Amino acid sequence: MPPATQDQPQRVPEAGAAFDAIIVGAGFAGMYMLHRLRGLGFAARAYEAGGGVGGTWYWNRYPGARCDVESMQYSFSFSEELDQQWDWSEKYAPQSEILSYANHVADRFDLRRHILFDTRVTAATFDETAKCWRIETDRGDKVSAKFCIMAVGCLSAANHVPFEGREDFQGPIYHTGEWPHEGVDFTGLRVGVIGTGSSAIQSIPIIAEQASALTVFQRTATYTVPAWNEKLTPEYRNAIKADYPALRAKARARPTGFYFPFNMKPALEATPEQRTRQYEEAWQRGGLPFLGAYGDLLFEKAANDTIAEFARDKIRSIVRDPATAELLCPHNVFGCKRLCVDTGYFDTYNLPHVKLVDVSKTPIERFTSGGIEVNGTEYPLDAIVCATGFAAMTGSFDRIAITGRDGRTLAEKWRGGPRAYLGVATAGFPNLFTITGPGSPSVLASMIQAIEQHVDWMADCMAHMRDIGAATIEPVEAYEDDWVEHVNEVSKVSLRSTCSSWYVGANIPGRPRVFMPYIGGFPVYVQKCNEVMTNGFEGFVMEGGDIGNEMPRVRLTERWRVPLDIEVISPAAVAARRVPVV
Ligand code: N01
Repeated sequence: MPPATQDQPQRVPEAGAAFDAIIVGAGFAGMYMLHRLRGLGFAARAYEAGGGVGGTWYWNRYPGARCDVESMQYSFSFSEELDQQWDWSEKYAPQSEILSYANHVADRFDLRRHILFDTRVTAATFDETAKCWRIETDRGDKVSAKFCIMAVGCLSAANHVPFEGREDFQGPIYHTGEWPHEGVDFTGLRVGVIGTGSSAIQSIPIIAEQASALTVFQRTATYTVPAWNEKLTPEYRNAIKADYPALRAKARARPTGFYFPFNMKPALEATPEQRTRQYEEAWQRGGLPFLGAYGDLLFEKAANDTIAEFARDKIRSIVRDPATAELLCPHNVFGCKRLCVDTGYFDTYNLPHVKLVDVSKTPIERFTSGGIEVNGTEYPLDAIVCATGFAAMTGSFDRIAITGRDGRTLAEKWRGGPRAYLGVATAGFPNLFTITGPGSPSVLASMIQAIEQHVDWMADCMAHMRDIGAATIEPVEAYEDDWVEHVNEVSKVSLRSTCSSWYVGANIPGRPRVFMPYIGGFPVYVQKCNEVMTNGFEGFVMEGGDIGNEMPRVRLTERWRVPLDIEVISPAAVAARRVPVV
C-alpha cells in the first residue's frame, strides 16, 4: 500500500483503469492539457509527483525565485476571463505568486479531481496488440490509456553533482530546484553556494542578507542584467487589460513568444558612442530585452563583443574590489548561456562577509565534514546550497522507463541525443506526445506560450484521430530525421550554439553535445506546425480508421495563426539562406 503523505492520504493502488489519455505532470503543461482534453470530452488523468500543481514553481522555492519574463505575459492566454480576473502585483512575479496563480487556475477550471498528487509515473510501455500505453506509478498503480502525454518540464530533473565526500559534510545540503517547503533560515550561518546560473544569481543576494558569511564557488562567470523589478500599478495593469489580446498577438509574432521593444539595426553599423548610448538605455530598461538592443548580437561575434564589453564594464563599475570584479567578468559570448536577470547580484560582492572562490581551473576537490575543499584550502561552512541546475530537456524523460515498439526504450533511442519530429513526438513511440519536447522552441520561448501552442496542436490532433477513428499516430522516421537535422543546422547560425551550456547538454558530464531546443523562432515554428496539420499531419503516419483525405478539423490551433513579424530577425529566416527551408 502506498505511504500516506501530508497532502494525500494512503490509498489503494489503482489497477486496470483505462483512460483516453494519461498526462505525466501537473505543471502548467499538464494542467492545460487536462483542461483541453476534458473540454473535448476525453477521459484524462494526470499524475503529479509533487503534492500540488505548479511544476517548476512548486519545486523551486529558493530565496529570490521569480520569473524573468514579465508577469503580464508569463501567464495563460487561452481565457480572456482569466486574463481579466488575475492581478499580478509585480513586474516580475515571485515564485509564491506564480504558484498561487497555478492553484487559482486549478480551482477555477476544476482540475484537481482528475489529478493524482504525490504519485510519480515510473514506467510507460506501449502495448502493440492493444495499441495503448500501460502506465505504472511509484504508488503501485497500473492503468492504461490510448495516449500518453509527457508534461514533464524542461528543467525539472535536478543536477545532483556527485561531489566527493558529500556524505561527510555535517550540515544540510540543499538544491535550489528541490527547496524545502518550510523555507530555510540562514541567519548567522556560514553558507556556501555552488554555481552562478539564474538560480544562484537570484538567491545569492537574499542569502547574503541572512548569512554571517557567504562563499560563492564560481566555475563560469555569468552575464546578468538588472531586473529593475517594481510594483505594478492598477493603471499599468488596466492599460494592458484594455486590449490583452493585442499584446498576446504581438507576443506570438516574436521569436521569443513574448513582446519587448527590439531594435533591428546591426550593432556594427553604429558608432561606438551610439552603441554605448543604446546599451545604456537598454540596461536601464533591464531584463532579457537587453539582448534586443541590436539585431545582430547573437549572429555576429564582433557585434556580440561590443555588448559583452559593455556588460563587463558595468561589473567593473559596480564591484569595488578589482580582483573580484575581474573574476566576475565573463569572457564567453554574451547571451550564449541563458542570460540571467538579477536584483543586486554584483553589489552583493561589495559586502565584507561575501567571498568569491574561482573553481574554474581548480575544481571543488571534496566536501569535508566542515566545509568545501578547493586547491588544498578548506572553506568552513554550516550549510551548502547547490545551485547546480538541471539535466535539461531530457532529464525528466530519463527518470521514466519509456518503452515503445519492439521493446525499444526511449533512453536507447535518445542515447546519441534526443530525436523528435517538431519536438512533439518521436518515431517508434506511437501516441506519445512530448509537450515542449526537444526540437521545439520550448526554453527559448516564453514557456507558457510554448506550452499552450503545443497543447492546442496535440489536442486538435487527438480530436482528429477520434473523428476518423484512427488508432495510432507516430512520426515517419525520415521526416523526423530531416527535422532533427534542421534544428541542428539552424542552431549553428546562432552564436548560442558555441558555448558549453545546458542548451547543448554540456553541463552534465557524458551527455551528448546536441543543441536541444529549436532556435528558429517561435512564429516560424508555429507556422510549420500549422502547415503539418493542415496538410493532413504531414510527416506522421496514422493507423486504423478512415484515414482518407479528410481535412483535419482545426479546433484550437487556429488561434496560433499570426502574421510573422518580419521586422524581427528570426534565426530560421537567417538560416533559410544557408540551409534548405523546411
Ligand atoms: O542552473 P544553471 P540554474 N562545480 O545550469 C554550476 C531557468 N531558471 O538552476 O556554468 C562547480 O544555469 C554551473 O557552472 P558552469 C533558466 O532557464 C529560470 O541556475 O557549468 N560549479 C552553473 O554556474 C536557467 O538557465 C529562472 O561552469 C558547477 C550552475 O552550477 C535554468 O533554469 C530562475 C558544477 C548551474 O547553473 C537553469 O538555471 C532560475 C560543479 N561540478 C532558473 N556543476 C527564472 O528567473 C554545475 N555548476 C525564470
